[in-house]
Amino acid sequence: MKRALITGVTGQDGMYLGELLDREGYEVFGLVRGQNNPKVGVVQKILPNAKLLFGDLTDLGALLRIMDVANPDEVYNLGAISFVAHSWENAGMTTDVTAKGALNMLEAVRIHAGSKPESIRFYQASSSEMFGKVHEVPQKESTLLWPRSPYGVSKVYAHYMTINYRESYGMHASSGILFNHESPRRGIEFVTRKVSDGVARIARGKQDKLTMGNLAASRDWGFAGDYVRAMWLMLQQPVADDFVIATGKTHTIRDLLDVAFARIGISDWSDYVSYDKQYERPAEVDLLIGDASKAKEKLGWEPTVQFKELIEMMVDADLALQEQEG
Ligand code: NAP
Ligand code: F7E
Repeated sequence: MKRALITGVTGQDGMYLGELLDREGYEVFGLVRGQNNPKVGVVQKILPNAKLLFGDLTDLGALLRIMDVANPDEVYNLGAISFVAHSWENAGMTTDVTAKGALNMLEAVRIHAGSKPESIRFYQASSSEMFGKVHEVPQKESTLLWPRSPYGVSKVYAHYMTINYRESYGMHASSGILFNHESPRRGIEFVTRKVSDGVARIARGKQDKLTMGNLAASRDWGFAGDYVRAMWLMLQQPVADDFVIATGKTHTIRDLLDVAFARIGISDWSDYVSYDKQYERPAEVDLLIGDASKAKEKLGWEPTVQFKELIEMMVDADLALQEQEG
């Protein structure tokens, strides 16, 4: 039975990946931070077979102890401060967790693997935010990185550290450069879930308006369930490498509002959406669209869920949630 350690198991991707690895017959270990993490109950319900280990990405000693307990064949480093807007106000902490946390995890893997650095396969959760002010359309593995936020800068550090550990120590360390991926498990702070939740509340008469920021930004949105499959496929390859994972289609926040409101029968949403400057960012990433042809060719990976279906799935899930809550 293969053993896998997931950092960020309480996050959106951690839960989908845990389910996939469980189906594939792995013994799953998940890193959980904090002394009384409120998401433990949810994870235990979704991943009843997973063993939860407590520690923090900023604490190398704890990570070394966790590596001893889990003794994994594969490590998926998904833990991060992942909300871009939050990263300007918490640049130091974002650097400690999202950048240096990845270095700590690489070190823990290197030290645990001892004389066989290639024996533990490592996945780093890189991000399309690294492309930032894009220098090429669509963005691929070789596109120049030009991050636009402390989050993006931290992900660039972690990305190059992963490549450096592969080249310096011969580790089987891969980076997935994942474009935005969403699901009903997406955190409420991110725009797709904020909209699906808000639209469901408006439909149920619990909220009058949605207050939004920049509606012109464009994102390449896919389904998280598809994207964790790509992570796993990367670690099944004989040679470690870096891959862009994306749908190849881009939509604006306005398109997102169109689909979400249409799902509840509203075609003109202008009366239901207002603007607040507080949701604008000090520097915006205007356009993201990925070219995942390398992943298609080498991993056989392709997305199965398109934008409209994804947003409708999220609105339906939030409508059901609102129904349950009464
Ligand atoms: P998420 O839902 O925000 O999950 C982040 C996870 O990191 C949570 O489990 C969180 O724990 C954990 N974490 C935060 N600080 C930590 C610390 N100090 N020590 C240990 N764990 C810590 O993010 P996601 O959407 O699943 O994304 C997974 C990874 O992919 C992240 O690294 C993200 O940056 C990256 N990524 C995401 C996307 C996307 O569109 N979703 C795209 C590209 C890359 P708590 O639950 O306790 O907060
Ligand atoms: O913003 C605009 C906002 O917060 C998307 C993370 O998973 O994907 C995610 O980062 C866009 C931005 O995601 C609101 O200005 C307008 O242009 O959903 P988001 P993100 O910043 O793209 C990448 C790939 C990651 O790696 C990250 O971890 O939507 N926007 N109005 C808004 N965004 C939010 N959150 N709230 C608004 O009211």
